[in-house]
Amino acid sequence: MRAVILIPTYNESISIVELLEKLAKFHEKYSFDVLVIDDNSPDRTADIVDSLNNSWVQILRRPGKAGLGAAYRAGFEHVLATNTYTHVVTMDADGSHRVEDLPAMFSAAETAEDSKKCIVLGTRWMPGGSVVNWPKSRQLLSRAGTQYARIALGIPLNDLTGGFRIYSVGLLESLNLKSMTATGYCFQIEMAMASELSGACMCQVPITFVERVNGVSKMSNAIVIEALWQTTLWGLTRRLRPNADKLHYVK
Ligand SMILES: Nc1nc2c(ncn2[C@@H]2O[C@H](COP(=O)(O)OP(=O)(O)OP(=O)(O)O)[C@@H](O)[C@H]2O)c(=O)[nH]1
Ligand SMILES: [Mg+2]
Repeated sequence: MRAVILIPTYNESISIVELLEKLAKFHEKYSFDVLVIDDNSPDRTADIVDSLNNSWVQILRRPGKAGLGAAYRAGFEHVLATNTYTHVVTMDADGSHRVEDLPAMFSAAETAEDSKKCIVLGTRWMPGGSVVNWPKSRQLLSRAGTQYARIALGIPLNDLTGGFRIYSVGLLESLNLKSMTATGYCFQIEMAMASELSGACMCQVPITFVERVNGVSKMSNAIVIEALWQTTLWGLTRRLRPNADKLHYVK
């Protein structure tokens, strides 16, 4: 397994330093690289990461804030062009995704029935999964979002909005990433849907999600509204034009 961890950042100068310190300890055992995808954060996140001089950390600097989906798509494109990795991990910078949960996720990716075409989904809402210090309102939003997407799209997964995942490179290469449009957090739903359409092996691994300590959330009403209408639209397309979405998302 040769993994790269993609970490999108927007004004995460304190959190990203803490996360990279934790990953550095983990790096002694496991071999991976990190790609920080920064949207020209005003708090100079990218310069701060650069000054740490970690040989295994690269930065993809983007001109301005364009949303989580756009940042990840740029990261995927960058990584696939290098032809270096077998797996791509996606992880938030704010400490909500714990480095301690990575071994179980790596192991699920390695032992998946079809390890060349698989997605491992870090899952809060399953036995063994949990959330720490997350406000009740956010928990409700996350559970309701997953429940709605599950019903609208008919995907039997327990956490469709979480962003702590591993994709095999074979799976990413089989998808039309350029056809994806989600800007905000519904990007996670779009990727789960495309993975399912491609016939990928889907493994859920319980994780503990911890509320951020530093920095501020980028969650907004616009992001919630985008997720709601996009999911509704995807659900309708699935019912009215079966297979259209498969042609759209899978090469
Ligand atoms: N490059 C880039 N990163 C982003 C953008 N929006 C959010 N992020 C990053 O995506 C990750 C998740 O964003 P958060 O604001 O923590 O969102 P969240 O985890 O859903 O919400 P909270 O629970 O409120 O923290 C963090 O690492 C952010 O810095 C963006 O527009 N561009
Ligand atoms: Mg967060």
